[in-house]
Parts: sequence; structure tokens; C-alpha cells
Amino acid sequence: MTYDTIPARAYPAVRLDVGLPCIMGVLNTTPDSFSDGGLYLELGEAVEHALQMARDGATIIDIGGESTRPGSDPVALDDELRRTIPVVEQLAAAVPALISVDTTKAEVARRALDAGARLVNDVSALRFDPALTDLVAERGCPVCIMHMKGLPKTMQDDPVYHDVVDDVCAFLEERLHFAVSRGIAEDQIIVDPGIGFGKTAEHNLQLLRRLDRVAALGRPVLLGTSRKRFLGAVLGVGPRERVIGTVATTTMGVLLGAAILRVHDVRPNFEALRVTQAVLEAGP
Ligand code: HH2
Repeated sequence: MTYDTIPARAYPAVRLDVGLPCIMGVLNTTPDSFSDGGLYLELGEAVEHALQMARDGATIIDIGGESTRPGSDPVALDDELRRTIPVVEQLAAAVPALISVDTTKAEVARRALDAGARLVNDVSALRFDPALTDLVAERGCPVCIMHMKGLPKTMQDDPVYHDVVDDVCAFLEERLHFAVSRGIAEDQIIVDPGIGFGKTAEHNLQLLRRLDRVAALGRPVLLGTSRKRFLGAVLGVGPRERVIGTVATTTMGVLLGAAILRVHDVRPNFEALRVTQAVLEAGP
């Protein structure tokens, strides 16, 4: 992925230009994330982990201060600000990667953008905080809109779809229209099927199998399968033992059109991506 810089404010807006697929490393500064909660609460630990992910091949670092794992409660604004903004400030200056903020709150996104974040990752697809839509439109930054059925607290309580692939694509299409109608440039929007957000293991597998349908929406696709529960359902192992399962999904994802791979284990996914690209580029 490359970015053209458009000079604007202190931290200029970047133009999304997805060529090659790339790796987004996950940095959760939360006590309770499902696979890495509590590991990066100290500023120094968070910064070192982000630097390591950049060395391992991540070109985007996604910083989140609120867990959205199944059953989780929302986090108070002050807590989310305290967990994220100092890390964004440090990383924007120190890490050779684009900083993304994983939040549904306009105030967190605003402060993160002011501190050097360049991309907003909103798992609510601009539904939870109306001010976030206006902020993204005004700043002109890239934004990821993700499908989620229900709220994190209850989303895994028997999710039902007519056809999960059709329903997710229709949702993303509607959200794309909404964002554009509110002044967000279409070429700054990333779409995400929301693996694990209000879906059974079977739904997640079906979505992954037909990720080409999401790519056919015409926007870069972000894929977030890393260490998730559906891999545990297939493999019968815990979150930290799902690295190889994750790599299988990111490799398939690239073949089906994914542009941004959101992962905890950067190195193995980066190596798999490089090899996949080498094969794809080997000839007709
Ligand atoms: N998944 C998680 C969080 N944010 N953002 C996007 N765009 N896509 C995803 O699939 C996605 C996301 C959940 O993973 P994680 O951050 O590791 O867990 P937690 O929510 O418990 O912090």
C-alpha cells in the first residue's frame, strides 16, 4: 500500500491507494481484549510492540482502547482516551507505519487524528456516534466501515441471516451510500465483513469462502480473522494457538481480494503474504 500525502493540517490527510495487500498489526491497549488483553497497558510496552510489528512487516498499526469481543461492555470515553491517545502520540513520531485508531467514538477519533493517527477504523460502520461521520468527512481521512450484527454485548446470541454473504454485502453497500451521502469521499472508504461480529463459526467460514463478493463492492477489503473463535471451533485450540489457522485465512483472503490483513502475529502473516504474492506474480 502506498499513500500520497496531501498537505493540509499539521498531520495531513492521506489518500488511500491500495495496490498490494498489506498487513495491519493489532495493538490493543486494553485490559480485556480476547487474545492480548493486559499485555500492552504500559506505554513503553505498547510502543515496543508496535515497533516490533513494523519491523516484522506491518505498514499499518491499529490502536484500540475498547475491546469489542463478544459479551463486552462499552468503555467510558475518558478510559478510552487515556488508553489510546498517549500511545498514538508516541507512535506517530516513532513508527514507520500508518497509525489507525480502532474506535466508534468521534472524540477518540478526533484526538487520535490530532495526535497523528491517519486512518479511522470504526466497527460500527458510522452507526454508533453521528459525530464520527462528520469528523471523517471534514478531515478527509480513510475510514474502515465494518459489518456487525447487534452490539458486542449480545451479538453472539443466536445470530440469524437470510444469507450471510448477501446480507453482509447489502449492509456494506447501504453504509457506503450513507457515508458518501454525508460527504465522505468514496475512494477513502475501506469495507470489512466483520468476521466474528454477530456470526456463528459457519457464518464466518461462508463469508471467508465468498470474500470475492465483498471485494466486488469495489472498495479495498479489510479482513480481521486473527486468532478468532471460529478458528478455535475448527481446530479445538485456544487464541494463542491459532496462528497457523489465521495464516490459512489471510492467504485465502488475499486470493479472494483482501487488501488489508488485520493480524496480531505480524511476521508469519507477512511471510505468507510475500510468498502468496510471489506465486501470483510468477506468470500467467
Ligand atoms: N476485530 C476486532 C477489533 N477490531 N476492526 C476491524 N475493522 N475488523 C475486525 O475484524 C476487528 C476490528 C476484534 O479483535 P481484537 O481487537 O483482537 O479483540 P478485542 O475486540 O477483544 O480487543
